[in-house]
Amino acid sequence: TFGMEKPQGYSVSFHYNPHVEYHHFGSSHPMKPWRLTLTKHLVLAYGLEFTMDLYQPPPATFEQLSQFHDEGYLEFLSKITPQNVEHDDPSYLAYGFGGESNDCPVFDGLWNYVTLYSNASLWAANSLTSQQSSIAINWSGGLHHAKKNMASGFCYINDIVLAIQQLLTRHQRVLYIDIDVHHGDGVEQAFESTDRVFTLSYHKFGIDKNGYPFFPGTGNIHEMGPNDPSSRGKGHTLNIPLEDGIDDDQYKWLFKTITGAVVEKYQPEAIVLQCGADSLGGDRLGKFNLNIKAHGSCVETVKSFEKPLLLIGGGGYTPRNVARTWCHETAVCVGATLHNNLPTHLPYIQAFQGDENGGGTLYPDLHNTKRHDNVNSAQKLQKLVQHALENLRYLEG
Ligand code: ZL4
Ligand code: CA
Ligand code: ZN
Repeated sequence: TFGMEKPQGYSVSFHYNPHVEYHHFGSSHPMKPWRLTLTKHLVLAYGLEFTMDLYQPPPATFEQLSQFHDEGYLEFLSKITPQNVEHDDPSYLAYGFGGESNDCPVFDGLWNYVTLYSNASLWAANSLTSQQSSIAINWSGGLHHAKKNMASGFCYINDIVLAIQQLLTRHQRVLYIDIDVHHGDGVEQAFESTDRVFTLSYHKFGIDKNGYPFFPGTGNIHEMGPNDPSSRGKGHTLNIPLEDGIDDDQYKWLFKTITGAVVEKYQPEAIVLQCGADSLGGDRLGKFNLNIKAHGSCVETVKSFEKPLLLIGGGGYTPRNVARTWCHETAVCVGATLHNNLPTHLPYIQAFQGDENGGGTLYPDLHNTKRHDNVNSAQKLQKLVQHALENLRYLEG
């Protein structure tokens, strides 16, 4: 042969069904599937599709989703449409719809949308367990708030839980890391009683000036799994609560120090990294001040552990910056360096002219856009790291 085979286990696979783009949560809802359209066009314009195996997964089946979710909930979700919703149906509220929030609206094609992003995560996990790839990517997934019988925080099906269940068929210990600005509560809860999954979430935590907790209101440093000392899950959860305005150097230091310690102690056989891009500066919902390359350095750090790696999307509410970040992180996976000037043939290039300086570039400075004052003092972060490392002592049994 002519060296045509790929060296086993060194390829990156990209799992995406563009039909997710046709779905809309409603015109003023912050979650925009359009960010996935922009991500796709950036990835293509930089030619990254030639460096990966591309897959277009069909919708997941009811049965696949029932590996985690209750059938009653799935039946409700599969049948509900904007035409047939009954707002006073008690199960409508119980399953997380309606209420004064409108976080989880019922929109046209909802079932199609959730089954498409879910199977992309399942296929990505499968390409790792079958050793077709060493890194698998699904930017349309990462919906970490969904519970087994409830929609929550823009999330209806928890594709991450389903993907981790798939990884557990081959791997003894899976590490889940979540850099979305929100706490990864759904994934944490799903695996709270097992020691085969360790969940680590970095997020904003705290109460605003009107007395409202930042969503979902959980994830303090003391929350580290079930209190029952006989539970196998005890100590297999680590939460890193952060304040507004954290900057690049602080976050990179924190991420490297804590994630490195977890990997060393827990010795995972596979890693799932949820890359929610609402932790960037200038996000419509987030409160952090991260730049794209600082966010991407988390991917570099995790890649350096050389474990089978599943990368998934998540939040991200300033679509042009979500697309920039996930394109950059795709490049990190394949080991490519991208030019800061956006390719001139990029479709929708006008979408990349925003309020930050650096329109027409891949790496604008986001640090000063809608800036949140940094109230994370060096001293508080030191204490947090100390606390986190203390929490890891539970792993010694
Ligand atoms: C919106 O403009 O904090 C939903 C949600 C819909 C359209 C018009 C309806 C107006 C901001 C958010 C009513 C809006 C009421 N529309 C929003 C406690 C809340 C009750 C609902 O990144 N109101 C609930 C969820 C969070 C709450 C964050 C993050 C997902 C993820 C992974 C989920 N919910 C207060 C808010 C709007 C809306 C504008 C909104 N919702 C902002 N933050 C929330 O972690 C994907
Ligand atoms: Ca998080
Ligand atoms: Zn989020």
